[in-house]
Amino acid sequence: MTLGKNDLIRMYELMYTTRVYEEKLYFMFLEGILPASIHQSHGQEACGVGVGYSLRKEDMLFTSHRNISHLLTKGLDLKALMAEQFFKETGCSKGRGGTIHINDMSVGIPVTHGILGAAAVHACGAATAFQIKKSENIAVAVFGDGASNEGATYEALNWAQVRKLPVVFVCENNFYGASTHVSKVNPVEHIAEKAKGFNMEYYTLDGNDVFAVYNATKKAVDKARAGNGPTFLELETYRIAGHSRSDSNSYRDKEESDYWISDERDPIKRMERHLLKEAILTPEGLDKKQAEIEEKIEEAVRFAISSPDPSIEDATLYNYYERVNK
Ligand SMILES: Cc1ncc(C[n+]2csc(CCOP(=O)(O)OP(=O)(O)O)c2C)c(N)n1
Ligand SMILES: [Mg+2]
Repeated sequence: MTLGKNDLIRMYELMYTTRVYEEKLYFMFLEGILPASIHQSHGQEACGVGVGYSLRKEDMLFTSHRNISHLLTKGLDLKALMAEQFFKETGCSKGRGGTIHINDMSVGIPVTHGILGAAAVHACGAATAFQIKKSENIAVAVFGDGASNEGATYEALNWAQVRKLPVVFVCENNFYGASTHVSKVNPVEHIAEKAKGFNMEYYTLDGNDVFAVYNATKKAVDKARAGNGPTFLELETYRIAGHSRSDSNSYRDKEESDYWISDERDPIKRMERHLLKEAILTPEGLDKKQAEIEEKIEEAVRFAISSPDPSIEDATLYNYYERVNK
């Protein structure tokens, strides 16, 4: 699909929504309003939007803790996501999961997971089912550089290539697994090179360029859908905030962070420049769009806070399929 003007505006909206959403969470966390910690993806928004935009609703997306841009782009409802953040009954996982355990099968999100390595094996499971059923759908696993070194991830890569499964592996390399720099735990320059060992097609690309991410993912998705097997994509990006809110962020040098924080590298600023340069939006149009998005986030927060908690009597519901359907 060639991206039209409306697609570019939508991609911008999704990236900007992710940033404002997470900043709002950050302030609510500091105020003690939010009931759990958060994992901001500040600086990585182009990855989730570029990947999510290349998928159909029926395709299945498996991601983990740094997940807001992926989820919103796949079609998850903003209010239901915010309500889940507050463990409310109106949340997409009925308040039983919180932000790390997101579920909405109507938009192809079976589960997100905090266990590193889970995304790749779950995606293989879904892709195996799609292959057996001769379905057109495909599965995508998104995981970090840290998760890429889990044994389960290697097992998934191996199986996917042996069976030529309809799956795409996307490694968001933000250069740190918590406080550990990638160079300390990888014997190769680019993580994607490891896919060579599985005889799998692989690419390393600029994860802060939403068009590069979209184009590469779309190609890999089309290949998987056509029955030509998996691809490994490494998206180079940077986590500007700490790992979670308990992170003092003291392990990085300033020169490195300054480079990535710069307007030149920032994925959202890059997209803004593009929209203005191509006259897709005027400066006033951009301001208006931003204000609309900020108001939508406020509305989602009001919805979440005013929603009911799950009742104590129902606390054990939704753990098992038969209980949901009783
Ligand atoms: C199997 C497993 N081991 C350890 C952890 C603890 N843990 C949570 S996030 C994280 C770092 C993840 O780094 P990465 O995969 O690069 O993702 P990022 O946080 O950078 O997005 C660790 C070690 C975990 N959740 N699961
Ligand atoms: Mg990482």
